[in-house]
Order: sequence, then structure tokens, then C-alpha cells
Amino acid sequence: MKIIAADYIYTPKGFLTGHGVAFAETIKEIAPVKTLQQKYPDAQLIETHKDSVLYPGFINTHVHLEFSSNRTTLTYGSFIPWLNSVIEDRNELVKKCEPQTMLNACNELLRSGVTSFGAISSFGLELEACIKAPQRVVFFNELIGSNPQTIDVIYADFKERIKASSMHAENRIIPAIAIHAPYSVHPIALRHAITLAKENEYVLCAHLLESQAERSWLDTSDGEFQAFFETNFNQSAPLTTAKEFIEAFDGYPTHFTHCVQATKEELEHLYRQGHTIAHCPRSNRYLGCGRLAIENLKVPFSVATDGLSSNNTLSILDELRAALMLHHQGPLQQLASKLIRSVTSDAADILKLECGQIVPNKLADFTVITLPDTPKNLEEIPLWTILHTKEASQVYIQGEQYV
Ligand code: MCF
Ligand code: FE
Repeated sequence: MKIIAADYIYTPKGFLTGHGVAFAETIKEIAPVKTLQQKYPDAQLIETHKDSVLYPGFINTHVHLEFSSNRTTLTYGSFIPWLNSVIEDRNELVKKCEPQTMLNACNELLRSGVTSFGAISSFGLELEACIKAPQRVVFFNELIGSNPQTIDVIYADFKERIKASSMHAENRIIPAIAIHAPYSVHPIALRHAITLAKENEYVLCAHLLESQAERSWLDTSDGEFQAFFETNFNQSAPLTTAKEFIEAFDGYPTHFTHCVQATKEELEHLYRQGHTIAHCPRSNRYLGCGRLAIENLKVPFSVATDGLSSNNTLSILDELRAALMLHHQGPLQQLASKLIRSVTSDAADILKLECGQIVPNKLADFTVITLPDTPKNLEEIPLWTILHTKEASQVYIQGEQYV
């Protein structure tokens, strides 16, 4: 048993002061430090710096590790030029992306306080790095392909990758399914994959209505995607509408990424079906996709980094700072609190993980953030956390210290 003491502890009931947390692999008890020491006299006491805040470990629900070698190769600024550059440079980038490159990416996530993440895997190449990384990984095997001639082979490979990711529970790998997007997955394969997710209770995610180009293509078979599909796939119309695609997920809560171009009605439908959104503010900005209006959003959301294919860092703290600046309207402190919740308890609910809250029986995943000075008001701690923190000062996963 260990006891960690911090000046401030983030709990569902607000910030506690003068308290500690007793834990092994899971959280046993939260109480004044003296009380815990009397109750658990053999426990090791872990102290933290003055003005430290104990948070549940942060959770990044959406990242692509296989593109971690990208720095200055892919075209940013507009979605279709970016997609063309992915098609052109993908093989080179993936070849350059060695297991160590992906492990370094996991380490960047860890130093920013991320103890669990959702990895969208196009090829299964990051499995080795995810096994070695200390974090809990929801391993989203991606299904992508719209050509009926090749879809059987693609689907068989997809199932093989799911199988491979199912054999590493001891390394905290949780198999899951990612549908790439409405424009890139054949409707029949889509139905098979959703059925497979339901049968095995896999967490399910899909990119959805990210760009204006996707909106025009799905609605009216035109816009920038028209030339893209004509040139690359000899295809003149989409295989599904946005409505058909979204309704295929009815009855099975799914984690949709982006949704920047979703209509009010579509967002209402997502809300009623219990779906959630991964909000990637920097990715949306860098790919010219616009801003998700989170101030009016009823659908629960997480803030996530996406991959280095559409970002400059994988630090969740950088992402939270970007979110704070991008969503410039509304009360600042309330937004900061909401953003912290979006990478802790809300993200844990989304990925169906037993962590994300400092309450008894949850997994002992913690991120310690040290503020530069004493906060004047407890309610402002989330804001000071986001504004002042470059790296976590300590990180624990299932009771073990990794930073
Ligand atoms: O989320 C971003 C932008 N939207 C779509 N896809 C990706 C993103 N980052 C990486 N991707 C991957 C995706 O998983 O790029 C490929 C897919 O394998 C794009 S389609 C050639
Ligand atoms: Fe993505």
C-alpha cells in the first residue's frame, strides 16, 4: 500500500485540501493524510511538491501513432491537399516510423500526464510500441476500403489485426474497432464491423464529418472530393449518405471524431443515441476544417490530439491550451474545468475504462501537476493547470510510478 499526499486533490466533489490517497493497483481510500497513516501504518508515504494537484491520469481518446515520423512532410492548411499528401507520402512516412519513434511518441504522451489512450491503428504497426509503453491502450483496429473487389481481403486482414491486438491484456492492450470514415468504407463491410463490435463489446469509433469537402461529397457528390475520387478510385459518387452512415450506428454508442461539419439535427441524433465526440482542435485548425462549437454541444466530448499526421505535438496539455484559445467565447474558468473533465472522467466513460476519477475502487492512475505558486481560489486550479504546465511532475499507472 502507498499513500500519496498533495496540496489539492481533484475529485468529483471538487478539490480537497489536506488529504491523501491510499492505493495499491486501485484506489483504496481518500482521507486526511494523518487518518490514512494511522489506518495504514506500513504504507509508503509519497510526498509531492508544494502547490501540487493530484489528478486522475489524463486520457487521450484519439491518436494515430503510425504517422509519428511526420514533421514537415504532409501538407497542412486544407483537407484535400492534406489527404493527397497522405496518399503520396504514406509509405515513406510509415517506413521511417520505427518502433522506437512510436515509443518516443508514447513517452511524449506520458510526460504530458496521459496514462491511457486510444490508438487508431491503420496497419497494426504500433502494437509492439503499445505493448512496451506503460499506458493502457484502447487499440482501435481501423477498417478502411470502399472497393468491392478488394474488400474481402481487407476485411480478413482487419480481423487478423483484431486477433493480434487481443492477446496482450497483461500489457494493458484492449482490442477495439475504428471505422475510418463515411467516404472510405464500403457500407456492407461497415455493417459487418458494427455487428462484430456489438458481439464482442468492442469500443467503436469513426471519423465523421471532418471537412467541408466531406460534407459536399456526401450531400451532393461534388466539391473537392469529386476530383479526388475520380483520379484515385475512378468513383463518381459516394457509397453512402451521412444519414445512412450515422444511422448504421444506432443502438451502439460510438465515439465519433471531429464532427465539425455536422448539422444541428445530426448532433441531436448523436446525442439521443448516446454517442460521443473526440474533439481535436489543433488537427481541425491545421487541416482547415473549422471549429467544433463546443459551447452549444450536448453530446459528451473528449479533447484529443489526433496524430502527428495532423498536429505538431502529442502533449495533451498543449491541446488543452489550444482549446482554451480556439474557443474564445464564454467564461474562461468554466471552460477550463470542462476541458479537464473531458480528458479525465468523460474520456474514461467514452473508452469504458475503470479510471479517470479519484474515488475508491477506480484504477490508481494519477497525474501530479505542480503549479508555479499558490492558487488564490480553488475554482481557478483547472485554468492555472492548463496555462502553466508544460509537463507532469509525477505519473502513476495502476499504482506504479512511471514519471
Ligand atoms: O484524423 C486525421 C484526419 N482524418 C482522417 N484520417 C486520419 C487523421 N490522421 C491520420 N489519419 C489516417 C487514417 O486513419 O490517415 C489515413 C487513415 O488511415 C487517411 S486515408 C488515406
Ligand atoms: Fe484521426
